Amino acid sequence: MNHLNVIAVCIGVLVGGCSQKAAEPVVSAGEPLGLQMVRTEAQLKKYPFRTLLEFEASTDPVFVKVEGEKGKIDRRRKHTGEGSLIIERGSKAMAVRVDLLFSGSAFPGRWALAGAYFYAERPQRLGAVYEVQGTAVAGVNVQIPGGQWTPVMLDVAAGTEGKQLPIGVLRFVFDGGLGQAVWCDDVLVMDNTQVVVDSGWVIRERGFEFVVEKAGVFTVAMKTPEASDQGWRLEEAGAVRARFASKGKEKSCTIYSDGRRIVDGKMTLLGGANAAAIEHHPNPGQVSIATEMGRVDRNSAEDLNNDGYSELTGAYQIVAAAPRIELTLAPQAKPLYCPVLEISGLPAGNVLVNMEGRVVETTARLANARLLVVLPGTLTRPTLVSLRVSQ
Ligand SMILES: [Ca+2]
Ligand SMILES: [Ca+2]
Repeated sequence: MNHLNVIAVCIGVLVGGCSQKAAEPVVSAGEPLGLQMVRTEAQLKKYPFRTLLEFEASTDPVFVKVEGEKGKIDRRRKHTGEGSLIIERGSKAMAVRVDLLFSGSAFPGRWALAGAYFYAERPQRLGAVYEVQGTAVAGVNVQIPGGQWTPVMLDVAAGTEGKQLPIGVLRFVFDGGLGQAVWCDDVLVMDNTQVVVDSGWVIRERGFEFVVEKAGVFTVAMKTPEASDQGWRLEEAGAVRARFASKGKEKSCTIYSDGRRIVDGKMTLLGGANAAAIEHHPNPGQVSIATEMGRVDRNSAEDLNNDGYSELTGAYQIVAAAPRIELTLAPQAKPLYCPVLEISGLPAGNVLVNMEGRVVETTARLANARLLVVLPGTLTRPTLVSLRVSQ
């Protein structure tokens, strides 16, 4: 059995029982909050990876230093194979010589994440740092739960991208020294690069970061919860819009491919987005629709004042009652810059949207079957929009 098979089998065994438990943060009172490793085995195992050390061969510990000494293999615990590396009580640090392991080749190269699985009987805080010539280019503080093997991975891509850096050392630090023994088994690198959207703009995930990019117009990087307690999860992504949610200070972020960005209801503009959008956002227009065709949804969670316009997503909320609807959008205090309609209740099929006889080109179906329609230009008077789904 080669290395890849060994770890794939072991991860598979762990998935059922452990992933749920790993989702609960375990934090001791009085200590600074450690990041929770929210990426579980189940999520990690879909990515290509390479096992660097599995602590079976007697040569493996050569690449590892615990308290400045060569590491020791222990057969009482294992994540893969027969043995693991033991880090004795009282130890303050363990270092993996990535420079030796990747000697003669590029690092990180294609790999975005580097790290290891750890086991402790009780919850254990630890720091992980990727150091190049004594300088940390990536780092994270986490707390692993007790009684289960937990991956502690570090984004080694974000801090090194585009720089010609020599290969460094992966260091795991136990502040104040370990109060218990900790085992490490399987040091690995992983490539979790995923292009989520490539359609006029690109949304990709690499390491613990999302990059939202419209070539030549804007690029935004957003950290994921593994990299920051202010990190973002991707909730929705398509050709027109992406939505992120966070448990940090800022909770909601919506980005449109035209550069409109709304964070917790406040709009800013990325790149060359039109400034009229800023005035439109707090001054939405009014949608009128015949009852037999549908209704304005004033109760969506993202609509903070129940007027049918969602402050959090910058879209008018409409529920269709038929496959063919007509509605009027009337400006109130300010002109309406490229208004976005979000329509639920439409059947599947091709959609044709007209605005006063003009075909509306920018539409997108979301994963939840809702339709987004971006009306072109700036509306200064009541405007008729008709929409038809052909099945
Ligand atoms: Ca092993
Ligand atoms: Ca509203």
